[in-house]
Amino acid sequence: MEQETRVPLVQLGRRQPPWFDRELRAALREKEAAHRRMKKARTADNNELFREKRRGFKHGSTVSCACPGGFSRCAGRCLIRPPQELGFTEAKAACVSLGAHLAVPRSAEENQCVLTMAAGVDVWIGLSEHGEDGVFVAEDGGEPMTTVDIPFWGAGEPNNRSTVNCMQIWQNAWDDTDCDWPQKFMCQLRLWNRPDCA
Ligand SMILES: [Ca+2]
Ligand SMILES: [Ca+2]
Repeated sequence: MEQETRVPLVQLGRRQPPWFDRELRAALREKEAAHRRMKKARTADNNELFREKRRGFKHGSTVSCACPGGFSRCAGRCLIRPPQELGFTEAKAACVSLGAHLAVPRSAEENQCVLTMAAGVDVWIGLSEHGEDGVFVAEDGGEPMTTVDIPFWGAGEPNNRSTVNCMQIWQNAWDDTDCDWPQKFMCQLRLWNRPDCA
């Protein structure tokens, strides 16, 4: 049987972020070549095996759970806490430059991942208000979150309401605050979400 090539779920031809380097491209080409070789070797005898392997190629079951470029896997997501301390807008741009976005925890598990990686330090996460108070636009491109739907507020939060518009994690809970405050932030890769990876 052929050696399985462990490469991430990415596609050639699409525009890739900066960490998508030559090595990954080579690994992906090797995966495609392995798929072609496997197709050539298909016979009536190994039909079932062929189908199983094809499922693996298609759905990434042979793919490693590792995240690229210094990101760490948690609850299926790839996260990183860069070393800089920036205002919300600059932090947002810094994540984009990594091919990522400010992290948007959408479950208790994902929130716990951000708390663990923040390690008690205050961080920006990817939620901010634009116009309508109480409606937080999410940097992951998903549905906005509203004040009443958010289960992660700290005691007494949100307390600044109309005067501030950005979300930080402060003392391990969510807090609406002034966007200009320079502090650390959490980035999350848009691609590479792997719910099957811990
Ligand atoms: Ca507000
Ligand atoms: Ca607040």
